[in-house]
Amino acid sequence: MRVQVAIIGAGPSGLILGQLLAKAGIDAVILEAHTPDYVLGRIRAGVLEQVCIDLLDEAGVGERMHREGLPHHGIELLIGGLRHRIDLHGLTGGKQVMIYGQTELTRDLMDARAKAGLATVYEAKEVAVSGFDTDHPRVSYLKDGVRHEIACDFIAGCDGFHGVCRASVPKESLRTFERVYPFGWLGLLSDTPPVCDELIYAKSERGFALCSMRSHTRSRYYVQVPLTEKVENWSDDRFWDELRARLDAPAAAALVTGPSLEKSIAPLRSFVAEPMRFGRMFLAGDAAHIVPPTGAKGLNLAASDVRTLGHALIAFYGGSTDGIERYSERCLRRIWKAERFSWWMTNLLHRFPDTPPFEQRALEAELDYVVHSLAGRTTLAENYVGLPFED
Ligand code: FAS
Ligand code: PHB
Repeated sequence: MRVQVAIIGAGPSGLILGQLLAKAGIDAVILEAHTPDYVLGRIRAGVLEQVCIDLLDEAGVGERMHREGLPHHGIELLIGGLRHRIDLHGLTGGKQVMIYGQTELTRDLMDARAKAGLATVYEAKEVAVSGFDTDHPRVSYLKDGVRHEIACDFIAGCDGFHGVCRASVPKESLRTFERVYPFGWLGLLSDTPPVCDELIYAKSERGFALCSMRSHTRSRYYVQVPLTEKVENWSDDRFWDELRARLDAPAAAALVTGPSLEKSIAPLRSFVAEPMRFGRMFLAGDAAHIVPPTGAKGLNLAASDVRTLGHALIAFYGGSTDGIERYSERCLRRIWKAERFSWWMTNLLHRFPDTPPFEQRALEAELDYVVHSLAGRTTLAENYVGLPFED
């Protein structure tokens, strides 16, 4: 088999890239290790920046998002029992975010790809990438016991944090930066009405909590837990009691509980791999970077990476190599700003078990300054809605 671009991974990065390339008439195949249902079963992001919304429109898959997504103009910070609304819309000259679950976005992308008859190989096992330091990269994989070989012009490593592409780069060619946080987020999805019409980020004596949603009838909640916690030790009732204990009285009274549709613990990490291009292979999305979900940036960074990569590959086939030459530098400028914001929000809103008393007070004072200062609220708002592209 020969294609112009071999995409590894059918998460948001791979699927959005596939759409952009298909619309430009560029021949690509996507290889995915799991089944579509397995990919759709991973409950992850919920907040889309305008850049992501615009990209889905550009990829031709924005129709259901606009119909079912929930535009949000603000978020609430609940600190020590007091609410502080961050007026995203007013502080950013009219910008907003869209609440639309990653699962639904992925479903829309999968449906569009299948409808267009584009090549996606699910349950592709033992994917291997080679020759990306030459002009003739190759990909191989096992499907139903048969090994297949693909010759291509480029490999797009959209295979997430645990994927094969970054792992195939010689160690000496890669530099990584990492911060592992001493806690995780226990998340619960339920068919219950959201406790508030906007997201609530809560910092309480018992730890961080987040009240989010997927629709007017489906809610997504998180509580900070120690890394030693196991999800099997958390009954639904224990989760609801802990969440209620971290909310203020109006939210605790308004909280509608119900059976969990999904419950899982996600570890929190900040991670960046530099560079993101290795000859004819490019890393995009979680394959290149991870952010703690406190800033709602993971999915949005993946989208901005593949926007840059898609435009670079389209330009290459149009005769210009500028985009692929500058891919890594352009992505990393945006990535590091989102990494900083996510790290900053995580430090401000979580209780760290080992923070010395002085630093604890300094962080509390910084959060107090941010919520009571126009400049502080503005910097939070403009980072949360997504910084403008610096092409
Ligand atoms: P993904 O990991 O989504 O997709 C990579 C794909 O590659 C997967 O389908 C995988 O099966 C496949 N793959 C891996 N190795 C392969 C191989 N060797 N061969 C073939 N295929 C292979 N972001 C937010 O903004 N908000 C959140 O609340 C949030 N919560 C999260 C919770 C968890 C538990 C995790 C892990 C992430 C969360 N994220 C969140 C971040 C998440 O949304 C990612 O940013 C987003 O999925 C990135 O998309 P991709 O880069 O496509 O990577
Ligand atoms: C979610 O709805 O899953 C969500 C929303 C905002 C975040 C993280 C997760 O910062």
